[in-house]
Amino acid sequence: MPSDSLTRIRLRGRLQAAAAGVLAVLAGLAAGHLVAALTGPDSSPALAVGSRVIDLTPTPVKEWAVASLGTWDKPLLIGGVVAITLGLGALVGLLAVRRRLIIWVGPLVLTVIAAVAATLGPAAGPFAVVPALVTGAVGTLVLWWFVGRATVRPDEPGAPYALPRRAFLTGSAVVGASSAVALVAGQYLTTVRQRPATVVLPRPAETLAPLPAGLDVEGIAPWVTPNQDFYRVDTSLIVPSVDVADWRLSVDGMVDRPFIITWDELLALPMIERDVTLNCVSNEVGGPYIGGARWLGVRVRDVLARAGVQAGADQVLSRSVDGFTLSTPVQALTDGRDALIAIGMNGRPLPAEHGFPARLITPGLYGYVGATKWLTQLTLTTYEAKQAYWTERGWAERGPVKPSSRIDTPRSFARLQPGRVMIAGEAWAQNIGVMRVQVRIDGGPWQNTDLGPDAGIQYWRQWRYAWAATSGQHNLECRVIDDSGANQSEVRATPFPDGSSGLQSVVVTVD
Ligand SMILES: Nc1nc2c(c(=O)[nH]1)N[C@H]1C(S)=C(S)[C@@H](COP(=O)(O)O)O[C@H]1N2
Ligand SMILES: [Mo]
Repeated sequence: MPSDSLTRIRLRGRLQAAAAGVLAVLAGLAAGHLVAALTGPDSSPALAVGSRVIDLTPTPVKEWAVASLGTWDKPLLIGGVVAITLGLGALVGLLAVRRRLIIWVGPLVLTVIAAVAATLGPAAGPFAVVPALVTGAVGTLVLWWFVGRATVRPDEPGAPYALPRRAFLTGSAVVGASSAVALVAGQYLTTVRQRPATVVLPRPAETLAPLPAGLDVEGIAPWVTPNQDFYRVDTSLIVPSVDVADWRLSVDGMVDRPFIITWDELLALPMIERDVTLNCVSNEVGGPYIGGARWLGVRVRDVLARAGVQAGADQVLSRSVDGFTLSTPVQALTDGRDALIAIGMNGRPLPAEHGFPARLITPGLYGYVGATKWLTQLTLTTYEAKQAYWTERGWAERGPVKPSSRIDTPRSFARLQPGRVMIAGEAWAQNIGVMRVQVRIDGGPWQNTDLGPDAGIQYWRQWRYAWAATSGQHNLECRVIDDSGANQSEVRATPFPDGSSGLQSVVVTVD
């Protein structure tokens, strides 16, 4: 055989091997994803590995990801995990040409990683490893078909060998197409299983009057945030899907009468409505991770009273069905602020993304210490005995919301016409109340703004100010003055560890 064609066969063999490795990973992940749709979506290998990466990521990196990538952080993470695995697949394929053992060892190593990741999942059941095993088996099979057979040449051991082009292309097409089908089917099944069952909300024992319309200013955020626009922050790569028939709420720990209630028992308790603004501690001054909604739910105080909180308990460690934990001061859950086990949001059952079927809402505390989604357990304990997910990662143990304010319009770097310009936004001082909101232009005197309607001290307040804009570049700032008379802090602080502070400043150019 002429040596240049030997070289060509060798090269083709290598390319085929690398491609086979990629196909093996693709087919394996797709098969695992399909099986995971049945055994539990978070055991899908790429998602399980991604979730463990989230758990292990140092806090500053996580904070950076939330701040700079927003809700893209999760798709990018999953994409990254898949891309790296595909790369490893190509490597395994190449190595397998030289050492046949790699056909078995390569997929085995990846399978073990995926299986461990799935088992460590907080909600992992006995079948959590099944998708990883299926992934490994399918991957090995594909690799063996392309490379295992190709490296065997009984007539001339050791000679370079590649599959005939037609066999390779047919094989790739079959594997590629079946992977696509498995992936789409898996994704479809997962979404179908995640759709919250239609539940009918009970009538509240106490109804609130409908809120008046908010301020009508172009560019201001709606006063009541529509559910589909409400910000979402959580550690779940897959939105937990909960069947209310299986759902239970356990109240236990340092209580006299621990109990477990079902969904129907929860619905039978007296429900109230409250207008509450929810803030994420990761929100920068002026940032988007805040929203206001009317929540329907049961007072946590009533539920805790039924269990009988023992003296000495100062923390409620709440747990989500996905294993996430969050700690809230007993005091904030039992004082007059009416913390809720909420089941309704703006007149609808909670959307899956926002905690269906039940979540905590603690007015005046950042979400990470008061707003457990997919709630399933309240354990009375002490701060000394137990730490929650974010406190273990260095965030402040208690997280009262810092009074703050935001300019929605005009936007930074807007170009405006001289004359009357409406400056408008929101302000909040939860648990205290908003007394005044002021703006200042170019560091001048603080001027009072007009406030929008009032929905109580736990809800944000809109404001607006008619500014006579003159040509040039201008710096607009706002601040809230709370009902205790305190001004919004001008001290700049990053979100970590207990929430951002400082003044938002918007620079605009007037022609
Ligand atoms: N189960 C669970 N609940 C959670 C979280 C989470 O990661 N998992 N994140 C908390 C944080 S940090 C915030 S700010 C709020 C956000 O609630 P939302 O997504 O409905 O806006 O949920 C809280 N509840
Ligand atoms: Mo948050």
